[in-house]
Amino acid sequence: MRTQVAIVGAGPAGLLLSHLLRLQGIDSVLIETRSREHCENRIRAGVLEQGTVDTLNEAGLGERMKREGLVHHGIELLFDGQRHRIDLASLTGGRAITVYGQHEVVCDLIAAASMNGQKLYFDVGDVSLHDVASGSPQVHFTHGGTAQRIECDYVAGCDGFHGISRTAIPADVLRTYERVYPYAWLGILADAPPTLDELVYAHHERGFALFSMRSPTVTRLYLQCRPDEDLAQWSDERVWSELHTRFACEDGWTPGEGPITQKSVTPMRSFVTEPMQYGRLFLAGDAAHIVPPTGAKGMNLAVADVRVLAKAFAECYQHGRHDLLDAYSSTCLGRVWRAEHFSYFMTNLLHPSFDDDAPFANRLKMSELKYVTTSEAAARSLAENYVGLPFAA
Ligand code: RFL
Ligand code: PHB
Repeated sequence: MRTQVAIVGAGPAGLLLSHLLRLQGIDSVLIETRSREHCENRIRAGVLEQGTVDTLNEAGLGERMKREGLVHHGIELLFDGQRHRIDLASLTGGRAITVYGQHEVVCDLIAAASMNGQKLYFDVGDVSLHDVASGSPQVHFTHGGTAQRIECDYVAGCDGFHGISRTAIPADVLRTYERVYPYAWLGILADAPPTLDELVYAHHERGFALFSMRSPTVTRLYLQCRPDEDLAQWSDERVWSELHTRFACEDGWTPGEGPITQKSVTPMRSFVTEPMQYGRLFLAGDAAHIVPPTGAKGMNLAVADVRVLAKAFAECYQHGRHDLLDAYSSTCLGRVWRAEHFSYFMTNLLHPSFDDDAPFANRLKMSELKYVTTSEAAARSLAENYVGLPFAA
């Protein structure tokens, strides 16, 4: 088959790219290794920046998000048994975040794709990229046991951290920057109404904990754990007991309990690929960069990349201009590195160290926590990064 842009991966990045291209009259074919059900039920991110919400609304994708998304104007930092509110809205000129699950965004995008006749193949296998440095790249794959080939002008590698697109960039061109953290997150979903209507990031001597939510009846919670943590050691009772300990608060607030419907361990990593472009291959989202989830930036960065890429393709096809495509990598990397730094900062601030340097490092963390909750300048810096920097016009 022949298309203008072949898109590898139907996560938020690939699905949104195909939608934005379609709005510009640009044809694309999207291929995905997993099933539709798997993509629609994969529980991941929950926090959308204002710019992400605006992007989805402008693209006509915001109808359900406007109804069901929970708009938050602040977050709380809990340490030494006290909650401290960071008033995101007043510190950032009225910007806010919206809590709306990534899988809901993915469901909305897949619904829009199928309504608009988007060529989208789930359950594909043996995906490989060919001739991406030439004028006529190809994507090979199998579907239902049949070998398929896409001939295209460009390839968008939106296949996440474990995808194959990044490997099509020659080793002598590709540079990677990486940090793996000595801890992970044990995450649960519980059928329990959230007991607070804002997120709580807790620093406790036993480890970090995060209180979040997915809806008025579902609470999302995370606990810092070891990267090799064995889930079998975590009965529901142990999870709740550890959560109550880490969220212990002088005013008596604590998360509400309910049946746990999902439990998983997420490793923590910072990772950046430079450049994000090679020949006619463009990487977007987790295929190009990973942030630890503490800053809630991963999906937002994927959306930001795709905004830049869709606009660059539109300029190319409508006006024959290639400068935006040529600048794609450097345009995106500015925002990527800001988010990398912020995510690293939030991660270090909120996770106590258990290493040799713990006594000294943990005193510094406590000092920084007091600073960001008492200095307006420090709180504003945190708030500005958390809600996300505005997009260039
Ligand atoms: P995805 O979502 O990983 O999608 C990539 C898709 O590509 C498919 N694929 C392939 N398809 C075809 N051929 C191949 N060879 C393929 N190989 C893979 C995969 O099956 C998949 O469907 O990447 P994308 O689109 O770049 O989106 C990135 C986000 O998913 C990710 O950054 C966020 O989930 C990160 N994240 C968070 N981001 C936020 O913005 N806010 C948050 O609050 C937030 N919290 C989180 C998070 C990630 C977490 N985990 C589980 C890592 C919380 C957690 C716990
Ligand atoms: C979530 O709700 O899954 C969530 C919220 C905030 C984060 C990370 C994850 O920083």
